[in-house]
Amino acid sequence: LREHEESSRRLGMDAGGVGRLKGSGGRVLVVDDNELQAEMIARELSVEHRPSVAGALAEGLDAAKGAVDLVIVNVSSEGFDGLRLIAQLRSKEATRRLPILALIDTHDRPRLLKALDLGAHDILARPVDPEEMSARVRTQVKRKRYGDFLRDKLDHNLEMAITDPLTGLHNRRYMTSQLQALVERAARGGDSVAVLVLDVDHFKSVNDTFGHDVGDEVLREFAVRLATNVRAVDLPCRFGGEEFVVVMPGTSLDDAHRIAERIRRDVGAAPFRISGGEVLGVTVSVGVSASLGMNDTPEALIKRADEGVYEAKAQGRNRVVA
Ligand code: GH3
Ligand code: MG
Ligand code: MG
Ligand code: MG
Repeated sequence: LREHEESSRRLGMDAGGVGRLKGSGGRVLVVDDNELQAEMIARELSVEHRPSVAGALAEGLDAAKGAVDLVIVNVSSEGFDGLRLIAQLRSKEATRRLPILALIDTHDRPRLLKALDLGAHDILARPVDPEEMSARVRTQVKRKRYGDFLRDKLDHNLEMAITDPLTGLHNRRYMTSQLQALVERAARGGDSVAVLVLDVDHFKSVNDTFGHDVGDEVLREFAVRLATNVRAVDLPCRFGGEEFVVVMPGTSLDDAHRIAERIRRDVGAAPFRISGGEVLGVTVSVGVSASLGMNDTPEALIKRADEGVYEAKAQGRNRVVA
């Protein structure tokens, strides 16, 4: 047990913040129709890991799609084609990254080579030596955990790179890149794209009256009302400060105008509730533009919508100008 704890501690450190195996262990799936052998392996593994057993190939393939860190497949069984299972595991998106240990008779060289060729990460010689198994399993589980950790981190970083931290909406950079692609498509004769620019009215006085934190709360609630009033295909984003942009693929100027009006009404309809119990009325001015074909650019689209905002402000705010 002491040795087990020692190795778990090492694992936690090696993995650089992945979390320790200790306590949780690896979720190890044993696919083997030899019941006695599978039981023995599972019993050994249960000291450190969380093993489960599948006695048939189909059952094993199914179980591997769930929460599993490692699959041990008997490829020397007369009862089923473990090599085929390895090929299947490696070819399916849901199981492609799962480490595989091929459980094999050492003298069975052709199948040993075939198993490695098909993508088994390591082999486990029969009859199984518990200490050797423990070491090989630990290495593979550690690798899997670290891979998961890196992938989560990458996903998180990619998400952060396109998200406005205050509101959770898309950020300006992401919106600009998406709009660029949509404008190019529209220029080639594809669907029209529309843009809304929305600027919160008299926002400076919210900050001046209630403080910057309340200002931030208003921006977050505004973002919620914005996001809930656009369609799933639309891209609501925070452009900066108290200015927001919605990019609307496949949308005409008229349709965009209607959606802008819906947003404007929803923002003004119910007062914003702030954490201190305060409520305050918020309104928004909106400019609308739509792509004009050939020589249009994202900058020009946004500029035209922005001119709409300017006009809306000049006319007294809380309105939409296309
Ligand atoms: P108008 O109706 O003409 O748009 O008036 P306004 O007060 O909304 O416009 P102005 O551009 O003068 O003021 C915008 C204010 O938004 C000023 C700035 O301090 C505030 N602001 C910008 N970014 C943030 C932010 O992230 N949080 C908070 N709380 N305030 C912000
Ligand atoms: Mg502004
Ligand atoms: Mg302004
Ligand atoms: Mg403003």
